[in-house]
Amino acid sequence: MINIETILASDISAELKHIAQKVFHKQRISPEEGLWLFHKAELGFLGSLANMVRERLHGDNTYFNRNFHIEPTNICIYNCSFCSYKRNAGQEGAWEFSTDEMLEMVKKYDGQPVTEVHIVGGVHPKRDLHYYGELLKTIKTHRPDLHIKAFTAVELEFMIKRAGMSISEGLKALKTYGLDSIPGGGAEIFDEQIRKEVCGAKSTTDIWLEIHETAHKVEIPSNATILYGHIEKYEHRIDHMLRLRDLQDRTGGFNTYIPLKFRKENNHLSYLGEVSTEEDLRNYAVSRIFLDNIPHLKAYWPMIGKPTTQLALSFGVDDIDGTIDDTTKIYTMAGVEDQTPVMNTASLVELIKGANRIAVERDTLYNTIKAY
Ligand code: V47
Ligand code: SF4
Repeated sequence: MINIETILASDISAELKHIAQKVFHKQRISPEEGLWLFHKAELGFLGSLANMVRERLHGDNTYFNRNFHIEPTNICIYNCSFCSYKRNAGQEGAWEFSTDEMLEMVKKYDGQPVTEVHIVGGVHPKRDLHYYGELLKTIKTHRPDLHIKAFTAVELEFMIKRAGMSISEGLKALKTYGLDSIPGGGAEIFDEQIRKEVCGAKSTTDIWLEIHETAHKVEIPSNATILYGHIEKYEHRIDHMLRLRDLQDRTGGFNTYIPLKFRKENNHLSYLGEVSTEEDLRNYAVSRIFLDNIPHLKAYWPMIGKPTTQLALSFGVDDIDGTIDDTTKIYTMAGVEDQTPVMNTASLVELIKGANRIAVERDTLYNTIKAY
């Protein structure tokens, strides 16, 4: 691991040395310093610094879980310009599963040691909180031990409003139905101007943050994402993380930060292309250093691909998500290389060991199930 002597002896700029000393002494870096790292830090050194933070928190442990997704529908009232997945009702390629069909998807895993189902989809105009609540109850009744991580803040805003409830009432009701935690989606980019340009109609930044803050208050933990590599600038990524860091100081309810790289196929922003792998690694490293109060940093392998996932483990990342079992379409429809996202436990362990780390199977809340 990098130490203070290496920092002081390194042939790096005075600015970088100053920031590195702060990180070494566990002092929080400022937004200006975060921005400086994005713009100017030498990637190798930046990686070592992020790796120091990662190893201080988790050693070599690299977490994964056994999970699968259910995407109830891709019919959505919104039209986010980066989305390759949304369809209108009746349009070719649209789907909406019934509760029975979704229960069958859960039953497929009977007798298998999966620990989490991740449920997210489009914002369907006709499905409300009680419809989704009954779905959670049906799944819990069939398999009480399965952790249900469900619904982005965008889906939650719509269903809670339709039920005529306050955010707190809606979240408590969903918790009673069986909701265990909330995934990080729908955050996109918090800067109001950029958000307006890429997904103007959907939940505002303030609503996204309020839903997660309220969830933490009613003891529903959650994750947070960012969508990067489109029209945003580094300033906007720092602003995004600053808002999360402030919220986390108040509640401590975020488990994991998941940077999501914009993937370009089949959407209205295709003309932008995609950022480089170097940019992905820089983004992971700055995120690890800046977000000193969110314990985990996830490289979501179906989105970033297996080779970059391995590299990311040296740039601050300690979690790679799970087995997935080809149950999500969000990224395959956006053109990722791996069109059938499946990794069994042995492949996940091999991927992690191939990067000289220790593979640890976890549950959603990071309790260790087994170290390999
Ligand atoms: O909010 C949609 C993103 C998110 C594209 O909490 C795109 O553990 C890139 O939030 N290119 C949903 N990204 C997925 C998500 C998630 C994924 C894995 C784990 C967790 C977790 C959460 O997918 C959306 C949006 O930001 N997205 N289209 C695209 N073309
Ligand atoms: Fe709908 Fe989500 Fe796609 Fe936006 S990203 S159009 S909210 S499915």
